[in-house]
Amino acid sequence: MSELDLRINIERLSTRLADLSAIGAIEGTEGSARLALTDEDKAGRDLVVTWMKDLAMTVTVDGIGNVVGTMAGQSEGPPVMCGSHIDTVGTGGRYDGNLGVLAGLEVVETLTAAGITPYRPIAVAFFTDEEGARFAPDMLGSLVYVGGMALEEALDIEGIDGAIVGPELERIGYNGSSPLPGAVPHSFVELHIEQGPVLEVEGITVGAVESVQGISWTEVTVTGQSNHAGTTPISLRKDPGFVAGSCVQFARELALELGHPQVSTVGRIEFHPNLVNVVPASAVFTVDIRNTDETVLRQAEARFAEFLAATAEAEGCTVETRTLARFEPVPFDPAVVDLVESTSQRLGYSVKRMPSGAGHDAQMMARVCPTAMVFTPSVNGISHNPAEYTSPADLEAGANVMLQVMLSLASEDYQ
Ligand code: HGY
Ligand code: MN
Ligand code: MN
Repeated sequence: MSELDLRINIERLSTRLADLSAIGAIEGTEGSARLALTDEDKAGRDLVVTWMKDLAMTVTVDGIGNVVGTMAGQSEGPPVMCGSHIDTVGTGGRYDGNLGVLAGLEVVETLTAAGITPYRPIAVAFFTDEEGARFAPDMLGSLVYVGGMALEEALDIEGIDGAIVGPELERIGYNGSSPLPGAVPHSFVELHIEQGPVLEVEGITVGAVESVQGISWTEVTVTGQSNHAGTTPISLRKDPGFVAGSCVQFARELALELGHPQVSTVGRIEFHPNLVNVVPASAVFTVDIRNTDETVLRQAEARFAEFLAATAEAEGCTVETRTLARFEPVPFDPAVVDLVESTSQRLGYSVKRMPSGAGHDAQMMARVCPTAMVFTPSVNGISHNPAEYTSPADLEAGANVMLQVMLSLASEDYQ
């Protein structure tokens, strides 16, 4: 069979997806909770490493816990790398991140079963803490892999639960020793679910992702004065809860005013002492602001900061802010995006060029090598939710496009 006719085995891929999502399974759903560097993350890592070894891949672990499995090529040069993440948010779905890693293993198994050794080696990576939900920023592992953050700084990061990255990596046995920044691949391809509604609404099978939008995460701490909920007149209050609530409302109004694709989310909010009859002493909340246009993103950040300062001052509260993540929009490599599009068309799949609303490890790999992404549709656009779903036919299409794109990149003719 010619390499051009090779296709993946969707039953094998679906079985691995099910086996991995059984780790940290969320009762009664297809989803999982495997927050970065937890015992569940360790168990997921151990399973994928076992699969890599079963496929006779050489496995390396670096100082931030990124794992790379490599299938030897005919040449010794830099590999064509694919991959994503296997850590999840607390209400994770079966496909977010996992698909890109397990489709990579499926590519290796398909090539091995066909007795094909590509000219270039094939590497499959899973990066540490892509979600950033426990330890900010997101894409932490791939950011360190490409030299965007020093390992020492990353190892000192404190999570939302007070745990520290370095000791947690050691505790789960993934404080590896392979060099950082990581070896630069020939190219990088990430298969990922869209996590939005576009492909499904337009009835399109594959997304040829051209860019990732800019991301701005800020943690805000508002401090006021705890007081009695019954006896304290409104005019005498210094209520950080009121300031936080006003900011939640403003974040939505700002996004609506700036218009699509501007989005804003207050995802985490904590009052102290968080009791029914106490005007809070303090409120801590996060705001996630994103846009494909860096100029508009900066305007949104400035508008939000202005509103926060004015509202806190009027309420007699003080404010501290901490940047958790800040990444500008990232364009992918036009030649690799073209290859994703032309490969999809050659395989007979409908395909659409589009930006990514979510952050991905590919946006970090794009700093060091030609990179692009392949999207598959998300049913009802749902993600970061155990109800996340992509049909086997769409999974198969995306994985076949990734297989064929990687074969093109791995051939001696591709420069
Ligand atoms: O937040 C994101 O976009 C990604 O899921 N880490
Ligand atoms: Mn993801
Ligand atoms: Mn995610």
